[in-house]
Amino acid sequence: MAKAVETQNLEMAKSARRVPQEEWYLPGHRTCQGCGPALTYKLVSKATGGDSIFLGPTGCMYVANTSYLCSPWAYPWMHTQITNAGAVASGIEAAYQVLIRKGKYKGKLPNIVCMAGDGGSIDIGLQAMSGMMYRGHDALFIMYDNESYANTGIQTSPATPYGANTTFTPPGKAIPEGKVLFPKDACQLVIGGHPAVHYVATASLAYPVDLINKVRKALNYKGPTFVHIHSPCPKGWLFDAKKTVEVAKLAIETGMWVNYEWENGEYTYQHTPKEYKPVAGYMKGQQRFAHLTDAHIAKMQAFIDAKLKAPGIPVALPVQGPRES
Ligand SMILES: Cc1ncc(C[n+]2csc(CCOP(=O)(O)OP(=O)(O)O)c2C)c(N)n1
Ligand code: SF4
Ligand SMILES: [Mg+2]
Repeated sequence: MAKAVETQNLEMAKSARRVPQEEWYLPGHRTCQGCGPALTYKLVSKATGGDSIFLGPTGCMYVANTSYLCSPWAYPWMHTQITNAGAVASGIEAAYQVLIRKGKYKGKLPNIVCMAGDGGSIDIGLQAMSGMMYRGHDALFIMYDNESYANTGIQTSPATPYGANTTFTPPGKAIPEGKVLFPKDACQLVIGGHPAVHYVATASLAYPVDLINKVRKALNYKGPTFVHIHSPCPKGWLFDAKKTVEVAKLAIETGMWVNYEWENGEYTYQHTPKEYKPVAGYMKGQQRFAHLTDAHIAKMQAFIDAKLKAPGIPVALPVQGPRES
């Protein structure tokens, strides 16, 4: 008779003191000083523990973490193409399901985690991610969001905010604000199109216990799940490397980032400030926005104000789209 496939049940951490001391993402990699995605990786690894398999599509968290015969992961890790983390995760999960059912693998189903950048999730990696979710594979897709194609020199991605100066959106006479488009909404893309997904969350490296528990909760669900993690990048956003956590916190205080969970259709919000600070304070702390005028910043404020009326839920842009002018 086929054996039932047992899955893991990860305990929620009640406080930072209850987070394991053990590390599964070790020092010795070559990410930049103050790298937000590296801190995100460390926290996600603490959340999953060792009985996990990570897939790393091409991006900073593959390239800067690996050199010849050397890697910082203390669990099985595999590089995937930037386009296909979701497909590789699907194959690994399907193989374990068969091995366990046939009694050829004695353990529980490992935590299968894609650790993809914004490009590798909602742009170049979108079709494979969507396929994994559509078919209902028991795997977690994490989008660590540094708001650019960072590894190839900070090019714009669909997660790059309006007004950012990137190597593909340099501000100049013709387009003074640099990037003219507002970002895609990653979580809404997942929620809207994938009925097999029952848990989606946003998290920030500024709130590590919340981040760890969201990753654990996502893994405890059977089936595909998605966690979108705000991960500031000092090199691409041009702020002082010691301010990574400060920048992440300010994003929440200004409404530039909202922490929430979506579970079977219900939204709950975390870390909502009593009163939001103006977005100008967040934007002025990053050189990627240094060229913007007060009118550009007002456009961003209008966008954030509209989004904050129903965080996580898509809103019509309160500003003119680029092709409408
Ligand atoms: C099909 C394909 N196109 C382009 C590239 C070049 N490339 C390598 S890493 C990278 C950036 C990835 O961006 P993201 O997924 O956001 O991760 P990040 O580097 O920001 O961590 C690009 C464009 C590639 N490896 N494969
Ligand atoms: S460019 Fe950004 S994401 Fe890449 S290693 Fe440096 S700080 Fe980290
Ligand atoms: Mg990126």
